Amino acid sequence: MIELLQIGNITDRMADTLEGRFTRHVLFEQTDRAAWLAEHGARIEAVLTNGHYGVPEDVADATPNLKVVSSYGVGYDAIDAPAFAARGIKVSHTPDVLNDEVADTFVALWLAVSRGIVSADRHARSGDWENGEFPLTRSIQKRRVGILGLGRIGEEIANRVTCFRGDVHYHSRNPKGVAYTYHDRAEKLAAAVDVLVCITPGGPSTRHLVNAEVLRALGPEGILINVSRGSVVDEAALVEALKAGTIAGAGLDVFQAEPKIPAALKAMDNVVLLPHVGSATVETRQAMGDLTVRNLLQWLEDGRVVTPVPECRDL
Ligand code: A2R
Repeated sequence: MIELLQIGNITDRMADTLEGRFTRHVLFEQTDRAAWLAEHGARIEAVLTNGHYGVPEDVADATPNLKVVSSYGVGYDAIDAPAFAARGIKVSHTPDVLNDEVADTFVALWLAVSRGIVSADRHARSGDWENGEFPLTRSIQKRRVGILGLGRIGEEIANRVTCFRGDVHYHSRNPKGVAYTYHDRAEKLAAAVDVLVCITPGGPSTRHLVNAEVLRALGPEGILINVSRGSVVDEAALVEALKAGTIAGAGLDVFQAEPKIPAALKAMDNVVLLPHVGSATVETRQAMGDLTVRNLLQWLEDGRVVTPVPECRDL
């Protein structure tokens, strides 16, 4: 039977489907990795991982016979896909099945920041309401929303913005042939909108795409929402911009060194923080798990994966 290395946890449903098809080894963080990899690495032909752990360098180096990597999640910036493609290794991820969930998480953060939902809950719960009304907040109707990365998830975000009678603007490296307003630079996009939402992939090409200049362009009434990767936003610049009132508020599902969140962000009332739960519902995680396993089973059957990452499409 093919030997598979699992990095991170999987659900019982995933484990049950893999049972009898692969010999599954689990590499937990506390394992003596070097010793384990030296002993077993050469026999590993498949890796099952997720967007957080990816495939660490020591695992890639110790698995010369690796043929397939199936990752649970759409973002694969923790996997060196070009290097795997060069080795002829097929890498798959789980696009599309989480589009709606992540777009809904954007709406939740947008509403929470604009309408002060978390502070309002505190106001009601603490009894402060007995001493005075909660201040007025800002509507999410008829806003100009800038989507940084109009891909699969970005399109769903645009659909939701339209439901709130909003005006959609976007920036990506190439215009998409859609009716929304294109801006060829992130700063120009930020200057044109009330709300800026990041939904590009992570990795070197998008690192700090949202920097001090972009935040300045967004302006003192502007709101930043990040549902992509922490690396896309210069977190230090964001903290400064929030402190100085350069922008009005932020809704963040992802962070540069998650699960660690800067204390300064935790102390701010105009910020809503989530623990990277963009796709984290029972339904969507099940769909992602099913697709992760399907990629492995398809590979067993005919050597192909169902949803390869773009770098591996031609393998
Ligand atoms: O740049 P383009 O034309 O390839 O458009 C893609 C855009 N994008 C960028 N935009 C500006 N600067 C960049 N350096 C850059 N790199 C990529 O991001 C495209 O419009 C969008 C990504 O769309 P998809 O590949 O369809 O990704 P999906 O499924 O929407 O997921 C986006 C990310 C994941 O990678 C996770 O990190 C997160 O959402 O959950």
